Amino acid sequence: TIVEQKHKELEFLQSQYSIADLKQQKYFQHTCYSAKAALTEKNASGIIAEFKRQSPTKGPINPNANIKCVVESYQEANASVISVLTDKDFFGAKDTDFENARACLTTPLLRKDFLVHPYQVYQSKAMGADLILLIASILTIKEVVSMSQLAKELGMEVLLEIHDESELNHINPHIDLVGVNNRNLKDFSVDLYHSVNLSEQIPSEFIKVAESGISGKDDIHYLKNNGFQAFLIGEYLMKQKNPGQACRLLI
Ligand code: IGP
Repeated sequence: TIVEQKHKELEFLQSQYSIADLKQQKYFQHTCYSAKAALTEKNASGIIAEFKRQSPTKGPINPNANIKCVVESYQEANASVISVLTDKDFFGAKDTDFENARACLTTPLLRKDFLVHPYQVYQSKAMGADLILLIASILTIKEVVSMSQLAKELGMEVLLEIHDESELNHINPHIDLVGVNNRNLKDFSVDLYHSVNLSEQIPSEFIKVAESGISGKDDIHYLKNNGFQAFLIGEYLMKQKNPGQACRLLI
């Protein structure tokens, strides 16, 4: 499974770089851009545009996309936040994707991966992430507390992803954004209506993000009218010839 794979990767990384080593890396002292600020700004588009080469469910989406071209065009299109997958085995990320994105962006950058240990929070900071994803379904309530607290200490923000009501108890005061994944991970169906129901139960101090399966302006309008302030969109943009232009047309 992905989580088992992440534990293996973690073991290897920890044998290569200590936390002290990570603290020496170039971006560790980087002052983070705030996703919260970007998403609540006047005239914010609310779009979190994702760079994703492939996925376990869809297979290849745009495997040879040029990361710099795509993320720069997302930024020019006025995306509020940019998300870059860093998982190699399941999502086909290249080793250099995240650093290439960081080097050309002044937009808040989300590290999209399956974080299972605080070490990866330090690693995310060293990579230049402004914001990390924590997935409730693979973490205990305590792990979410300790990893979100650490992220905040390091100056980053946290997006917590939930799928259903039973995960609402993973929300804690260190979280900034709460994402509802529209995709049911059991059968991979997408149901925006289910997300709207769940969003009503998220306290209003958190920015509410609708994730996955968003494929046009109508979806965004529906979600916006039902309590969501942000929209995480990957495949719909990545499968277009010009992802940046597709992003601009959504705004
Ligand atoms: C984007 P889509 O259907 O627009 O490509 O979805 C994003 O929500 C999806 O990539 C995602 C994801 C995740 C990927 C949501 N949660 C957790 C990896 C890990």
